[in-house]
Amino acid sequence: MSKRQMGRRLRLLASAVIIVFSGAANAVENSSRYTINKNGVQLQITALRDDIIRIRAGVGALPEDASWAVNSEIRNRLVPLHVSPSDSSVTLSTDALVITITRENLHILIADNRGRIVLDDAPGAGLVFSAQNNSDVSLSPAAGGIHLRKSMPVDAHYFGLGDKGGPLDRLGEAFTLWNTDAYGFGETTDSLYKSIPFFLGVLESGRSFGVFFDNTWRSYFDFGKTERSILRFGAEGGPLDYYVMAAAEPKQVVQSYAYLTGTAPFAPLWALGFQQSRYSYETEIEARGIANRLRAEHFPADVLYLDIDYQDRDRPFTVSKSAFPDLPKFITDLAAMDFKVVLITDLHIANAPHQNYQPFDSGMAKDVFLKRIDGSIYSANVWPGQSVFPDFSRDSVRDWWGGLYQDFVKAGAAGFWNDMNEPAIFDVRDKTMPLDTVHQIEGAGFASRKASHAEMHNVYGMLNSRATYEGLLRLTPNLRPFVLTRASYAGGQRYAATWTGDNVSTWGHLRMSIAQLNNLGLSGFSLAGDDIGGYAGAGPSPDLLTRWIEIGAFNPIFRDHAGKEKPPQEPWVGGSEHVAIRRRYIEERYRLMPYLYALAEENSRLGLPLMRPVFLEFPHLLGKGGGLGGSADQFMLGPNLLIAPATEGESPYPYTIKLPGDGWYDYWLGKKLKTATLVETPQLERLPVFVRPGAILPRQPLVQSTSQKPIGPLQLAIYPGADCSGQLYFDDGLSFAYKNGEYLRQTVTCHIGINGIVVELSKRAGRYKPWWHQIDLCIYGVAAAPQRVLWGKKTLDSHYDVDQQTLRISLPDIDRETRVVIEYGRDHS
Ligand code: MIG
Repeated sequence: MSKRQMGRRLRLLASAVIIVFSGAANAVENSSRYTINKNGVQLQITALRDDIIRIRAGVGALPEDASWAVNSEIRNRLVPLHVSPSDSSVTLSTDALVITITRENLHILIADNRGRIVLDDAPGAGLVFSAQNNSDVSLSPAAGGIHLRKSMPVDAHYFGLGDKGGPLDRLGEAFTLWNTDAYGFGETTDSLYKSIPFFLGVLESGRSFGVFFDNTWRSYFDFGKTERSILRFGAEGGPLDYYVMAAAEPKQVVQSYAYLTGTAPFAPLWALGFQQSRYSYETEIEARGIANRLRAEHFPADVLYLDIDYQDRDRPFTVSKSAFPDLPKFITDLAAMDFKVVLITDLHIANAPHQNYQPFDSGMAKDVFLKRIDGSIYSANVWPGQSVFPDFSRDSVRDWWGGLYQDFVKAGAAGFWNDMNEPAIFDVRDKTMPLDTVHQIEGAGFASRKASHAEMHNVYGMLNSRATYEGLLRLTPNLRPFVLTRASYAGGQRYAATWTGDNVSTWGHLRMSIAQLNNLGLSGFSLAGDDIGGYAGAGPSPDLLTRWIEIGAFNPIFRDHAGKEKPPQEPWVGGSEHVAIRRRYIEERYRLMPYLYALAEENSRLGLPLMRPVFLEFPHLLGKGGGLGGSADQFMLGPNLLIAPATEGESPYPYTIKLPGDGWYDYWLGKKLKTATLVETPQLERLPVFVRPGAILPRQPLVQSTSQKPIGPLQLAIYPGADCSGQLYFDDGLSFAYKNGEYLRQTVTCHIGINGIVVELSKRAGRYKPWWHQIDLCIYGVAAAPQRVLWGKKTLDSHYDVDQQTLRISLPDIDRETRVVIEYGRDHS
């Protein structure tokens, strides 16, 4: 499209002034795609499943049916709508939902099949297209674009939108989605690095709904901030295309969103290990020193990151010969120490003609770089100086980008880090490129067309990480890629893990990270972490770093990272007491690795987050006491562990912890708690962690890296309670062989009967041969020694500890269904 054509297109949109709904209805009925026209607005409803409705509308015609987030196979798999028209309205229903559209103003009411409202437009028309001027970047809703208004139920709470700051619950807040390099952001900084236009609404009954507004333009969500009880969302341009999901519980909505936008690929096991980074380990000698010290001081660790200073003049895909004279040898030597190396590869390519800089030369030859509206290549200042920017909206450009990784992959680099991909630009007020920079969409299910940066900005980082991920898959088809991205869009979880960007070394940031990671997990991005210890600011105090490592040990991604001017922030900094505590927490994460790994596997399959707010497991507690199921700063790792740091991290004063019910266990002490409400006096060496009654946690002997085979038994920590069970999942941790049966999946259950306790190990699925030859059962909260323990016809030894109230039993590993019966006789109580 020429500039003139583009201009015409914009004027066309601009002519779509505020619609006043009146006049005759003009309905076209169809059982799977229901379309209705009113005053030039065309509205279409489809149902992707009984519980997922898609709503699209446009002026004159429907918008292009295309998406970066939801693939066409999902968009086109429809269930029929049952249409029953009346004079004033039309009702469309699936087995689960009933949608009523008022003909007069296209007001949309979605209810469930029992008549309970799921989502209702605010009184009158819920949808407004207003005058549009795409060169106007003012965000005032009056400026143009699409605006929706919905009624807010009195008891709804709102979550999602990725890692937006502020409290966990979005109620009463408003946000702008515009990917922004937000160095040193604070609680109220908006916008941040990612744009994930999805939110989850949860009523106090637990009944839940989700809205995914699939629009990459600058958008906003306002949860009753501007207008009391009115939920507003919209965008300054682009399609009106959104999905409404309904469910009895929030977990189902999270899974519906995963159905739409996909799940994260199964990360390699090492990505769950401790990761050490800083900006920058500047030389090979320094980086080796860090790796050596982690090993010498026995901090288990898996990953060392190289930040931009390993490169020649900050040019992506180069190596500074003076700083890293032999990168492949460095990587090989680190591999021999069981370390993986992750390299940063920013997307700004140095604008360096005639210098034998291959990424620039090959990119120019293939015409991959973004252009200004006048057709010249857009160049701007970033780390390498003047730089040019690949147009990731073209399939062929993403292919080209993926190929740039060849040498680094050959050298053995295990993973890649895509930073600065908002994209961040130096020296300009807006911190990014001009909105009329021209992208050329080609492939990926879109019509080939030019698109402005205003349209592509929020999806640019996601497409960058997609190019990286897909490139790695082509280069090493049997290795599970690991990509870490800073910017992304809805669905970006299919390509990369993420972190929350340049946080600050303060207690407030440590606290904020919990809500950020919880909301990211509810927004599809569960493989997420924050910079442990904080990125910006002065160095963390030893206490703060210690607490941060303790909490980070229970986060999905666990990476210590710090900015350039900061003092050292590795776990050994600051006094032997601190060092010992930190080591213990990192070790604990490694012992729990089988639990964590099974959660990552579940996340890749179902989209359930590893780290989750308490209400996701216990929705009926939502709103009780204002703590969203507990105290506001609690979080869960999987369904079984509840982590309860102090709200005021540095406060020495006791604080109250409310557990979701009775019968929970103290994780560290293994003791069953007598009450659900506890008062904790903060102690630096103790991060309160609790275990759900009924949990079975798989644990392993300590290793210094996930590359090491654990030596010793698999441990099953059993916490008797209702629905007592646990999941085992193992595989080689690296490859896709699991897809061909090279895995081990097994369920362990525990029943308490009148005669005693029965522990059952199900038949194993998969062919993966585990590392253990023995299984140790450790049963907590046991009131007395058993009479005997039977395994088939054999009697097993058991060790009962009266003080600890624990019972330990060992059995040889066995590759079939088996059960252990712990007998107490009839008088056992
Ligand atoms: O302009 O690569 O968020 O983690 O260390 C700063 C240097 C660029 C920002 C990232 C940070 C990284 C830093 N980068």
